[in-house]
Amino acid sequence: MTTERSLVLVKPDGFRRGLTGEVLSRIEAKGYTLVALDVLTPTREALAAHYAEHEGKPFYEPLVEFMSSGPVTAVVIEGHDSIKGFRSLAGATNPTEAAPGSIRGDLGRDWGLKVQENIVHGSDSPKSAAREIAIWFPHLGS
Ligand code: DAT
Ligand code: MG
Repeated sequence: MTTERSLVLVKPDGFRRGLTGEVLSRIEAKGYTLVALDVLTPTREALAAHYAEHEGKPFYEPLVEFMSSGPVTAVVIEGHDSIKGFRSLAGATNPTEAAPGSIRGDLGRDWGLKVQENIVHGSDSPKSAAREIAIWFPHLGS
């Protein structure tokens, strides 16, 4: 068995709606381990690093604005294939299209805003996970 780590964020909409515990509960119920957890309001600098791949896209500024609008819970989870596994738990980016049973499908909706508020972030590859964990938890070696 190999262990793999992923960076999960419960976004400000999830925090405001009191869904942090629900998200953590689904991660634990799936069988992944919590390695690190922090509640913080992200700086624009951290978000610019985190979302560098989206710079210049129409939703980029609204995304950074939204993500810095209040507390998030940053979590490192661990388990075999946990990157893909959490993406599956999270569901599709657009909460209207996310399958029922997924976090975004069960708990999210489209609010008609410039950016989709979809409750969670999850790393999309081992390379992204290592990069993102270094941003949110600099003391954790990957
Ligand atoms: P994901 O979070 O599913 O990995 P992503 O990395 O492509 O999706 O985009 C980051 C976030 O930006 C996403 O969670 C919600 C928002 N977003 C992405 N595409 C969007 C779009 N076309 N319109 C509005 N918001 C979008
Ligand atoms: Mg992404």
